[in-house]
Amino acid sequence: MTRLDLAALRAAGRTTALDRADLRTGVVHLGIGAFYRAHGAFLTEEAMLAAGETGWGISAVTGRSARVWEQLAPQDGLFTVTERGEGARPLRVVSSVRETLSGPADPWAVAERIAHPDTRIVTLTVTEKGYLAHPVTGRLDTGDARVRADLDGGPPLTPVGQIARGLQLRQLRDAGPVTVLSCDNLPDNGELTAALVADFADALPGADGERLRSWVQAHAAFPNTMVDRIVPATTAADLDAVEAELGLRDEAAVVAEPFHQWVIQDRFAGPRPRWEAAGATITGDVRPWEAAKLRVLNASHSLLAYLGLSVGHTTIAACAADDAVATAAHRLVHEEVLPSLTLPEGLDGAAYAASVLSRFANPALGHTTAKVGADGSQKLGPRVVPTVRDVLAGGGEPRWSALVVAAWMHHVATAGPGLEDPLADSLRALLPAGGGAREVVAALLRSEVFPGDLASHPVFTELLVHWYGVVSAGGGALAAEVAS
Ligand code: CS2
Repeated sequence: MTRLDLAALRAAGRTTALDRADLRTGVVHLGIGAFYRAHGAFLTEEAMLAAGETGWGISAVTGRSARVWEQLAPQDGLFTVTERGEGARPLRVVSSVRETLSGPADPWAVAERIAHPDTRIVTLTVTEKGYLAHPVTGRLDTGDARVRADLDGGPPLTPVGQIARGLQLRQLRDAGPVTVLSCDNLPDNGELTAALVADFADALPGADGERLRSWVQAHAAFPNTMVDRIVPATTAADLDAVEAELGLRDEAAVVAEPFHQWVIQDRFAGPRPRWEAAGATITGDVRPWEAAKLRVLNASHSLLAYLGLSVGHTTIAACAADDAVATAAHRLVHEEVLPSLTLPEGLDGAAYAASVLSRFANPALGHTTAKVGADGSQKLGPRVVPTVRDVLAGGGEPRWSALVVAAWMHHVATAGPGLEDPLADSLRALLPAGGGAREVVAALLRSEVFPGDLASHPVFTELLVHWYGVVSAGGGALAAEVAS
């Protein structure tokens, strides 16, 4: 079967939505995985189409694995988005990615692209673990060998190193202001990125660090953003279905729910795409949006995933259809998250929660518990810890938030060598050889996932021990507990 690319598409009698001859590069994106293809690349195309602009073509940089480059580069950056679920729109060929760069194979080309005067925006979706920040302090992990190699002047391979080296080149060439837009599920993601770049600058030798720091202060902006769209991993069956529909083979195809949301802080160092023309919200303060999304959607997603894994569900939709698991998520959101959250103006908490839980139930997505359950050490801090703290500060017991953490602990203790987590080795090393709930909980509370105040909090610890026992006892015990 013929592979999707510009010539094949033309030969098939189809055109791209954007005229590629007119398209210029204005955005560099770090981490072109499935999420960004279905969210940022898709919405940047929509924005250009709606606003009649052509200057926001994307230079997309792949992360560590060569797979994404092999999917996209031979296709002239073209890929399809298939929406699944109620309100799904027809298959779409997205054409906003003009160039695909391999981060690992071509690191200096990435820095050069960031330093190009046409580049006005650098976006990133590198997942929580890609920032190489300490889960509790949020500081750059300068002890990590990859960070050290970047600091020592090697080819920049970490996202923070790529940004810092790109900005240094920009400064040398006087290439003008630039906005760095983090699109990962982390609170204050823009401020975090700015702080990590500043940490990188501080760790540079001689006057280099000070020069970078002052240039960044004067010429770069790091707005916060909230991003939302459920994008499962593409399966072989998805690729075959796209091929049957398009008549061309698209190795970079992505599948997504129809829903998408993007809230962006209005703090840009220079021009930007008119993302609001594609439905994005540009606002002064993203914080309440970020907090609502992380604490309602991502926290209950994690709860579904870990409880689902403990009773053998492979998809999030199966978890949402399991009464006990879905009730636990409902109680988490209604009894702890919403009462402790300051909602963005105009957002109805109950309606938001209902829409989130019904999105999880979308059976057409096939989003897996394994995927949502991966990298828990990086996810619990942003998603669950703030609610635990707020409930405790209000004199309450964070019962349901503790269930998320206990179910994660159970997953860590039972996943064996298959545990998907950047801290997998150190978490496994903490686990006691034998021992019951109390020993496992005490051991994992010592991991670097938990801030000191929670690691030794008696109420939180007792809740964890209780829930660990319930989760270990299986589905029946959980059903009895959630009903009480
Ligand atoms: C999920 C998110 O994998 C996960 O941890 O909770 O990727 C979730 O699907 C997105 O944040 C939805 O916007």
